[in-house]
Amino acid sequence: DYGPAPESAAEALQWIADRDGNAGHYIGGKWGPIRDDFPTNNPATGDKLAGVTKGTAEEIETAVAAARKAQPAWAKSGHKRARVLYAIARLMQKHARLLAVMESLDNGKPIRESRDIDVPLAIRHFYHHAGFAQLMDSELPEREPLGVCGQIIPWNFPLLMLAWKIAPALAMGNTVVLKPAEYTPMTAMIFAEICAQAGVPPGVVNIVTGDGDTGAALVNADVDKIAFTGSTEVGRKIREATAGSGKALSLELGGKSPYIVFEDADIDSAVEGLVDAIWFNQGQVCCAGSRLLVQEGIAEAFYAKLKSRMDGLRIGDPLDKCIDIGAIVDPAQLDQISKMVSANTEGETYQTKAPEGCFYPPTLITGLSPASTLMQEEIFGPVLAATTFRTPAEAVQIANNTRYGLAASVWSENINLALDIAPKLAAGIVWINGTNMMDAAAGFGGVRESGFGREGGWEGLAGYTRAKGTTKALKPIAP
Ligand code: TXE
Repeated sequence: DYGPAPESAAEALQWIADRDGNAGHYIGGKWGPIRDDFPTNNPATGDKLAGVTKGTAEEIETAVAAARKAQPAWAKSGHKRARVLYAIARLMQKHARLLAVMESLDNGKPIRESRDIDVPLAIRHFYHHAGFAQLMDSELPEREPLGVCGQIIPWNFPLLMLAWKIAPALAMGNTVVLKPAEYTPMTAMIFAEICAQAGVPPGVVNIVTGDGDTGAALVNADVDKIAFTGSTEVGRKIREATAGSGKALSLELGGKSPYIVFEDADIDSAVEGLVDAIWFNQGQVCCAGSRLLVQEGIAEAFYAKLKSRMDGLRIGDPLDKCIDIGAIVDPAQLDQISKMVSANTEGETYQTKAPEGCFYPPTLITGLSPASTLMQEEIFGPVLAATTFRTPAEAVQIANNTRYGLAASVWSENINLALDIAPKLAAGIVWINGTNMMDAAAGFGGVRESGFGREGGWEGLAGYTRAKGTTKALKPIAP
């Protein structure tokens, strides 16, 4: 029993108060402008956490110019970049507690998750990519950085998404302008201070806060790449806006990932896996296992076990260390979840209880037809849509019957069956007898309308470089 207790909020609130209560830009190694254009709230209480600056197109231009100016020097030495990235990782470790509490205050996620998953994994991304930074000079002489990268991230994993974007970009010699999501800019503010302390040269990391308009301005600015994680709709707009511009693009978008349980699966593990797949981070996870496909023969027994496990999930104050499920990020998101569930007329709904406020109870809806809205559309909440199948072929057919293709989980004690199914699934990542298994060394990303490009692993690094072939003739060709 270690880590932040509820009273730790005081430390984070003091951190904000010491900075005049507002979050804003970090451009060219300096703070500002910082204004109170709109609030970011603590969703668990509804209290205002800080005022947020809405970045203008001019402010984006200033940040991009700072990044452009800093880039050639930053690209020169992989050894220097490694030293700086290691320093960032160590300072994040030093401030891990503040980062975790701030993340839970701003996003509403349980402190157990921000403390044990978001923050450690974000740090791991910096350690991992620091190693590659120093290898770039010697091992990758035929690759060069892209230049200035515009990065736009969502609110579900604010610090972790920042790390996924910034660590590889910096390692490969790029400079960045990152726009955090409007609901959750706070850990990016702490990160900017960490950059200053770690010796990141001015202009190498620029943070510009704001909303969708600020994001659109960044997409249209003079950047060499846009890396985006967020909704499929905005992803489509960005694809259109960058078409023909010569800007590189990676999109990590929505999902409706299948969680397939065969009748020979280890049932207890498969039930426990679902807690992680759909109730982790209140289900606000792009690769959430939000579609349960159970083989018919075990369906009733499986649902019974699942319901009793749901009854044991504790929902409430995100800063309470015993809590499994925290607050939904914002009342607008809560409204979207409730509306989608209330509009459904199919199947049987099982729901546990949630406290008053911005909370939504763990929900299971069984007996849905594969074509129903809840089986097709991303809900982005703690709602599991379930159906049954008879044969492996039918499981594959139902699993692939969406416009998405991010992740998939397959549960069976027959490894031959699991390995036969995996390549047939339209998904960027397939987990066997597990879920949400992620690491900085493994590429993550989707197919179909879940986007393209990979983050993490070799492909993630490659996505922040371009190949450069330089060929020198041994002797001049005689005329
Ligand atoms: O996402 P947006 P929102 C899904 C989820 C959620 C819905 C809406 O279903 O309910 O999307 O969430 C910036 N040009 N996901 O509104 O709008 C925006 O400021 C450039 C799934 O938060 O996509 C933010 O920084 N940028 C997803 C970021 O894009 C723009 C995670 C993401 O916001 C922009 C989040 C524009 N025109 C939501 N408009 C996942 N699958 O991981 C907005 N932004």
